[in-house]
Amino acid sequence: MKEEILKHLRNSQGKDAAHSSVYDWRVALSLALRDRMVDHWFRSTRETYESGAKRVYYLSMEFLIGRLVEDTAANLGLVQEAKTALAELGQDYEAIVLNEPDAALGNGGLGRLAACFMDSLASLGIPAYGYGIRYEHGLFKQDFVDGSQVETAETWLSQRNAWEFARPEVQFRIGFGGHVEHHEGKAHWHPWETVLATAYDTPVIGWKGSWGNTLRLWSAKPEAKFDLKSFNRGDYLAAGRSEALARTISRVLYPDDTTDAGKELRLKQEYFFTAASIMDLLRRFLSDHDNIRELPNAVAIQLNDTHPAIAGPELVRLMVDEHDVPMAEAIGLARQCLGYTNHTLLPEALERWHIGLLGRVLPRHLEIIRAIEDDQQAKHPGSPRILEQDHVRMGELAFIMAHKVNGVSALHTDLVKETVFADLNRIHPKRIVNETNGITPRRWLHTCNAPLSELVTQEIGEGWVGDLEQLKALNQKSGDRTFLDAFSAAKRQNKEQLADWIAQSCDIQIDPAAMFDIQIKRIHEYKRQLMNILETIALWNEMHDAPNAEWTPRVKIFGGKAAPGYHVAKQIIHLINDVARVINNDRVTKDLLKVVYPPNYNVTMAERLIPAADLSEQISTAGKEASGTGNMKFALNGALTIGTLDGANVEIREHVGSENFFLFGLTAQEVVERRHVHGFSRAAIEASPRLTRVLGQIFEGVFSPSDPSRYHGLIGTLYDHDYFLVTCDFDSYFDTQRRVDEVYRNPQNWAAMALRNTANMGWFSSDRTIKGYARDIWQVNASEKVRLE
Ligand code: 26Y
Repeated sequence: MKEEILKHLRNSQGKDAAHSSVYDWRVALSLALRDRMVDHWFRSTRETYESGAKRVYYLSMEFLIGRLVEDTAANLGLVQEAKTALAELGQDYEAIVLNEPDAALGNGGLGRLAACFMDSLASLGIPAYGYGIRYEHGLFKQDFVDGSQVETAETWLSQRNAWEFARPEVQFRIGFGGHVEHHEGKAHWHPWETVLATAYDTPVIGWKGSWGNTLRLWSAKPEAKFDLKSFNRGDYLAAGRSEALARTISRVLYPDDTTDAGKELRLKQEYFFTAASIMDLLRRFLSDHDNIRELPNAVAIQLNDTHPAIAGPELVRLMVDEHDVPMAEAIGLARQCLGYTNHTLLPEALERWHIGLLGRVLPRHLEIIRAIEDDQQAKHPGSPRILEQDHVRMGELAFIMAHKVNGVSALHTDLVKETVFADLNRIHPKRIVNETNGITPRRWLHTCNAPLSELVTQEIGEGWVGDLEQLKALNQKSGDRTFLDAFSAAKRQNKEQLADWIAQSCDIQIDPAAMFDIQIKRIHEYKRQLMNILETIALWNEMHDAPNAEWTPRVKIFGGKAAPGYHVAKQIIHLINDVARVINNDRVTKDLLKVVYPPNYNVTMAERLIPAADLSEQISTAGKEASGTGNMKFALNGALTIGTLDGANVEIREHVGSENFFLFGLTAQEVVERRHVHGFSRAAIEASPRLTRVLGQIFEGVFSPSDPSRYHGLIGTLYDHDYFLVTCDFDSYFDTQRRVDEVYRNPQNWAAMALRNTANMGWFSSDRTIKGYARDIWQVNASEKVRLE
């Protein structure tokens, strides 16, 4: 390993050890690790090719992968070797790990799920490709200026990306616009504009190096050659224009996970990566098959939400226009290949495109969508429409073009059946299935939490990393004082590390003995960070009034970004920062309560925070969080959850036991009913003196003295249009928090409850989720040679 690192330092970075920076060492280490991936990768590709096994194609606009050095080293079993080699070279492994940029090619849950799935697909030996976009700029960097979120561009590619292999020879021409001609029953699309999609491959190696798959990300390049004529005339801008235009397509990740962005560029991004992926998989298929009708036996294509839903029409287009398959048959064949995962019920996040826009950008696809609509109406008269008024509804398109549609938790799947797709579910009663989300135990316990991970391995061996249900054996230890002490000591160690980091990065001193209460996720009204900060103020009031009463010291930690155009979410961020400033400067409560909000939450920060959490906040309005996956990461790492009956919280509670979960709040059903009660929020506020006081303080400017009216709008909304029922759940949330305080005061008992969480979270491994997809949706098998259990 030492030799390999030095070789790359010299031959790949062009440096000698004496003149190398941490960056050089990091790239050299990454390349040395990548070298070790290649054999596994080739072997897997060869085996798939020889066996002719069915391949899975996971199409996703987002892959939120984070850093790769540690995970790669761990999966290859090379952590110790790498550490030793670097130590002998006088280098600090930790510093090198920290030097890697966090690849944030995603917004949140959906993108992180795709990354966990890639790890599980490889660990299970399922031949698979992830397909997405190689964004030049990932999710924006978040700073706070006077408490407000400010966004700047993120630049992960300004450094060498050591993990990828550029594949300039893999190129597809992607067309946009133009017109369609019909001759003798055949359609000819003449695009007005074309760009090239070129591939970059990142190998993904599973646990123990068992198997290697590929994450193939597409980058947009100009089709036209550089305009030398203009350049020589001195018109430098014109010379680069077509190039700039083409590159725009893979330039930035849309930072919005709330609303249908409705932008032409986003539609082009979606078609760009979907078309390139479909062309690529067809090319691979046709290289060893000559009958396109065999396609469903050879490929399973999974659509991660509707963002790649144009895959259906694109596949039909290629079959009809280029392989002479009749339209109805092509639709049926495409359907057998496609699966669609729904991740949201929020009406504003369901994609719809104006027919005018879609017809302008993708004229042939609009014709095909009309053909799909006709086919559906002919077979199922009265079926819900894809084309409605002047819009194309991508959810309906994806549903109709998929042979299986899945929700991401049991509750969410039920709601998908009862609400958005109720009518389609009646027509196709077997199409909707549930695949509850999961998380990879490699990153989310083994790598991110060394103290706990080592303790568990000492106790039950290392098998749990590849078979997380083995954690169940820890249940026997919940009465063992020595083990519980060791379990608590691991948590304590993580909390001390986090306290050091917070002291350094936020200049706030926190006590590792206090309860660490953490809410990290995108900022959204439905996730109710607002309710959390209101409860924080109420607690502070009571602590301040009676500082000598019996309190459980707490540190409230927040993390998360708001979409740049989401005004209310940005106000909530501002409020949390305003409240933090006031509370953290109160001499009276200084040993009782602190509020911390480190800027720029990302995967790396999650890896620091989650292992150090005592309490996990999963407090969304019931019926709104499709699943959640952060909830799983916390519980696995031995935090207790305070949560509503929403998304996967329901199943987490069933697995860890209701006595080890702090439940509060209205149910999904009650939420719907309550909204019909006239003046429900005003009534809830008036019934709660505690909440009335808090809202009054914010309204009067206690937390924003320089701008007392800053939150008038926010508070007004709570009185009159509290759609997410913050006011209705407030009291029950506050009371449950006091129950949490009480339980925390008995450390032995708390540790036993926390252990029950860790021990019973095995089912939430993404390995289990992927086995479900493989069995219910893809009909694929794991490689014969890989068996994790
Ligand atoms: C249409 C576009 C603006 C858009 C872009 C991103 C719409 C939605 C999204 C992202 C959605 C998302 O991340 N959903 C989350 O998916 C997780 C994985 O299934 C769930 O755990 C989580 O509850 C859900 O909010």
